[in-house]
Amino acid sequence: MTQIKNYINGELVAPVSGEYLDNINPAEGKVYGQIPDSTSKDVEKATEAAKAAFEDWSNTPVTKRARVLNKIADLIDQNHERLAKAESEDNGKPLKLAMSVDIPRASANMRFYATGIQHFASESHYTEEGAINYTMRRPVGVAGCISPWNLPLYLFTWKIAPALAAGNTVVAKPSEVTPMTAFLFSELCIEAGLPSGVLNIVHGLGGKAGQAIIEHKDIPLISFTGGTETGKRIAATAAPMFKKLSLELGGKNPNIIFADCDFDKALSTSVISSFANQGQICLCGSRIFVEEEIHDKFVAAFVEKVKKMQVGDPAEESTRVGAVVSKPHMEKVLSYIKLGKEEGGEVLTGGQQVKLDGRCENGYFIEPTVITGLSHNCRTNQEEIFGPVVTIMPFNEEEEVIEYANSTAYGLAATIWTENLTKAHRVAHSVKSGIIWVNCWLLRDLRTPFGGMKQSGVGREGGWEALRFFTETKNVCIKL
Ligand code: TXE
Repeated sequence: MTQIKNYINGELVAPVSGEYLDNINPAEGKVYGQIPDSTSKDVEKATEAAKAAFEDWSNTPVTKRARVLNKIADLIDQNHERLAKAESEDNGKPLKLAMSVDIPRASANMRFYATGIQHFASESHYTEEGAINYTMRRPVGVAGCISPWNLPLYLFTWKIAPALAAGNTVVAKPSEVTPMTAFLFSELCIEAGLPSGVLNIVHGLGGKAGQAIIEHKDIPLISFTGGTETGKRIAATAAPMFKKLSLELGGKNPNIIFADCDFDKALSTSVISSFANQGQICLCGSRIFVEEEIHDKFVAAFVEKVKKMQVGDPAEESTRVGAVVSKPHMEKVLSYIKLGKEEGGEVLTGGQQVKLDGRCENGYFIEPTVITGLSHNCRTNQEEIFGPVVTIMPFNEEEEVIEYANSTAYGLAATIWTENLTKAHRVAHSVKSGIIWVNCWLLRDLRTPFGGMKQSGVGREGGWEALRFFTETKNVCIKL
């Protein structure tokens, strides 16, 4: 039974209350560890440590800040397999996915901002009336970083890397559902010599430890990734405090497949964009729209591939679909499959919980599921399911599919498959999403602005966007 600790002021410490929460391994459906049930008292300790460390860290030369961030990245790489195993065990995702995506991206995040900060510059403006302006972009103070359970270390480092690189200190709270790799990360920070108090990790419940971070008067900016409903609650708390907010929320992403697409590429990539990470990626294409002319051919070929996807023990090489992250989440996803049928949908494949044997007999597994026959505006096609479930619908006209694509409250990502470049540009400009992929999916350049519109969030992460978020801007005008 691994009992993890908070990371406060450079030390691994128990929660003030001495209280812990169970941590469950979703593939086995059983408790395998405990995490601190932190309260506002732990957040207060962490914030005091972060405040005390801010003066030195914010005045540390960027090359020195970069060196320690790169050292942490090196340690992530040296602990690649250990971290991937921990991630797979904590989240239920296939080990192969954690090895190839989650952990490499965590060290890439650290390196990207360790180098990026050394090239981060600001502007100067000469005014004809004889003045010179220069723009200051300085660290803000203590940044609150709250991350979700779907890509735990990947999204945790995606926030704290720019926050630290920019010279802020951090109070972070990973999801209580998947705390393990953030804990292992804190051990690596100690090993790397990150100065005490620069990063503080407080484990615990969102409504308790998380809320205490949002409410804390000495944490002037919040970077959050999670559900839209939680994002609303966080905004309601933070807005009256005039906190700077970055909200990366849910999505219900359209995957638009025109008849003039590269059929084999659209098919094989759509299987991945539908079910990667058990469909628990905010960028997954959960609503597939296929032009009438190739609709039946696509559905048949897609279902045939999905039926072959191995649902199994995340530790096994052959597994393509692992466990979903928790029992409540499994029940939520199964309830949406039931809703899909009630709304008139036909389940072409999947739809059931998978009962495995052996160590995973009590795990939370769901078959990859394909539902057709639904209208674009039913609840199943409007609400984020965030599991291995997609719907497929036909369309005839471009205007029609753009209306369908834009018909939800979300606007995070979209994928378009066509070999007609003019059409690709036209449709990309019409779809209301912050991130558009054409003839690819999840092809990521970390310099690009990342985030959504409508109820998918506020602000952007990535590249200079993140460094501008994590700095305060001031213009100084000097009369010549
Ligand atoms: O996320 P929550 P959950 C979507 C997905 C999922 C839904 C809910 O649809 O089913 O969100 O997932 C912390 N103050 N996404 O419940 O609740 C919480 O402890 C401060 C999409 O896991 O949003 C955790 O650390 N913090 C998303 C983090 O917020 C609070 C990825 C996310 O938890 C808090 C994950 C509060 N009041 C879920 N309440 C994406 N965009 O990738 C909770 N938290």
